Amino acid sequence: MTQTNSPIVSVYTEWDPLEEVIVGVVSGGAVPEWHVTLQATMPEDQWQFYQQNGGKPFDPEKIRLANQDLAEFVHILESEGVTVKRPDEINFARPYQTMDWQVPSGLYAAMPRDILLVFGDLLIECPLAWRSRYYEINAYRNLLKDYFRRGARWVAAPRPELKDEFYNYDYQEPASPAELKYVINDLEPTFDAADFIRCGRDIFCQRSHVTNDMGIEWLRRLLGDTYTIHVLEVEDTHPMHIDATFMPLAPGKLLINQERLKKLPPMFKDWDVFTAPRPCMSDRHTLYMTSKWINMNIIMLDTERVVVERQEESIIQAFKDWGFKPIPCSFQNFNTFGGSFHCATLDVRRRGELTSYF
Ligand code: DAV
Repeated sequence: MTQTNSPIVSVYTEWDPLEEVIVGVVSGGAVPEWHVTLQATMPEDQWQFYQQNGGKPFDPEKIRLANQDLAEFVHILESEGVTVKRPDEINFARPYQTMDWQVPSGLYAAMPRDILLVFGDLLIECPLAWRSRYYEINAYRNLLKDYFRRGARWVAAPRPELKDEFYNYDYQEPASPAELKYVINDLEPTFDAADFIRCGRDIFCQRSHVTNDMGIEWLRRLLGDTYTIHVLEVEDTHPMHIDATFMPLAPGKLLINQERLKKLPPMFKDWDVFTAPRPCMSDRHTLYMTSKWINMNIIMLDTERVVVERQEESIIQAFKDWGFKPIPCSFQNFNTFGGSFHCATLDVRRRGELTSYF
């Protein structure tokens, strides 16, 4: 096994200078089977599409357009000096089963942010709550083995069973965030990596329709005393992934979604807290599994450079006003698949040390 002195995998924050990143792929993606977990997180105007198309590949034209966006994004990252890796393109439009259930297809490998968590040199495979994502990690196996060979540490969370009793099949849309009941329970640990955000020794997360208390506690015990996990109080009727709600930009600088985050922990009292402006995206644009607030789902290349959707003029101007250097990139066709730049990436190496910012 070859090991180098400088770590090949090393991430402590969302803002240290980015050296290497994984960017997802949409090719091979399939429409997941309709399920109560989709009902809880999917914009209602998309329900019918999912109810009718479960198990089929996504529209090739939508995939072609999203691939154009991804190509522009990869080009920008490489031009800015970042090494880009991609998961394997695998065909998710295939049925599979466990001893307890079966599905007609998987989903995609478009969102590496959801499936892997990196703390320092440790890669963690996450226990995802959706049956359609059970084998998604296979698209990353070659990358994981390569990082392991070059010295990274690699673990997987306990693989969840995802039996029927794990889900609340009586799930009802809440009238307000206070009435929210999650679509999963605490029978076994599950979490999506995108419900966690790193600020050095402090980690911020939310409970959501995919991340439960047992999942957060599993991660807390794995990480031990080196890190402190803080659970944020978020007001969201469809919580899934914290990165369109809470986004640290640099030491002392935080971007928030004011509609969802009304209470911040007192530890942020000396930070500049910026409020994301309303998104510019048209209501007519198809969005699966996400709201338009992905205008704030950005990726920091360092404490100044930030990749932003080209048509989101309100947040581009805001970033300039706040003293950042926005880099516009077309990404609306990718956005359709349920996320933006933060979702579509996994930071593998950022140049920085483990420290406390509070
Ligand atoms: O509307 O908060 C966040 C990103 C989904 N992967 C939302 C979606």
